[in-house]
Amino acid sequence: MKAQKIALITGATSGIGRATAERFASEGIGLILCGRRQERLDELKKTLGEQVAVHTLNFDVRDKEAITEAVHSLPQPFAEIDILVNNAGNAHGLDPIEDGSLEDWDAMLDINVKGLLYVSRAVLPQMVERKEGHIINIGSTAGKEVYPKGNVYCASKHAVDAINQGMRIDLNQYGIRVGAVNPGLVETEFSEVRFKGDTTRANTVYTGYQPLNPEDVADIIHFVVTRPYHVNIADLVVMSTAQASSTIINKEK
Ligand code: NDP
Ligand code: 8X3
Repeated sequence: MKAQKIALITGATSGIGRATAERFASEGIGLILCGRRQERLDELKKTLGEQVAVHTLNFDVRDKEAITEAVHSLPQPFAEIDILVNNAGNAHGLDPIEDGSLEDWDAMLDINVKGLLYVSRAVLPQMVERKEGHIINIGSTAGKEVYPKGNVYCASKHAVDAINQGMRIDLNQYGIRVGAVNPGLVETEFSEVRFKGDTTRANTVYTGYQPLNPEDVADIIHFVVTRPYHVNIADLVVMSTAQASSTIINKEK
């Protein structure tokens, strides 16, 4: 028997993924941390490795061969993954559909949708074999509604919503828990990525009100994974108190 549960978190180098890694480590959950920025992975391994077993994997979620190879070559005690947090993703651009960048569209659909599928496909066989496991898909309020210029990002998160439901149906027979956590606005590097490094524009997204912080979402993810096994939080939406919908935010005047 393994001494501790093992969680694989994609997009662990920043924001929600990193906060979840930190929270899981503090609760004794062993970690497989994934991302592309090696120096951040190294730093996390060093700091969180003082609390729990940590293994890092550097791959782009668009690279299905790299994912398969990395997941299939995990050493003990990481080879049996109890919890998969499908978190890696971003928005790229905020443009009306007629002006949208094809590269941005490819990035969002390839990373947020296909990347989530590739990682899940690599991890699932051992969960199916053991008839045990828990998958948390990080969706968004953008997967529940559509906002101006959100077009393709919203489409990618609506796809995550559908995949979450489809996974839960297909994996039901194996006793694998599947659920989504769908946050509203969370202050992370998300808007910096969306606006391609324009930090001034990115900061305006989070000013004039108190947005969620990544630790708020990590706290919820930890709650989700610590319910008794017969309890599956299937679909959860969380917004800051100041946010009522994608476009209604109670900002200071
Ligand atoms: P961050 O930009 O802070 O983090 C994104 C993470 O995804 C990074 O760790 C990044 O790692 C990883 N990532 C991005 N692209 C790739 C790729 N091609 N291959 C592998 N890893 C990748 O954003 P958030 O923490 O906010 O976003 C995390 C998730 O939460 C996303 O799915 C996002 O859509 C969702 N979300 C965010 C909200 C928000 O308001 N911030 C609200 C609702 C949902 P690296 O660059 O090292 O590869
Ligand atoms: C991130 C939240 O509103 O920027 O998914 O799309 S939003």
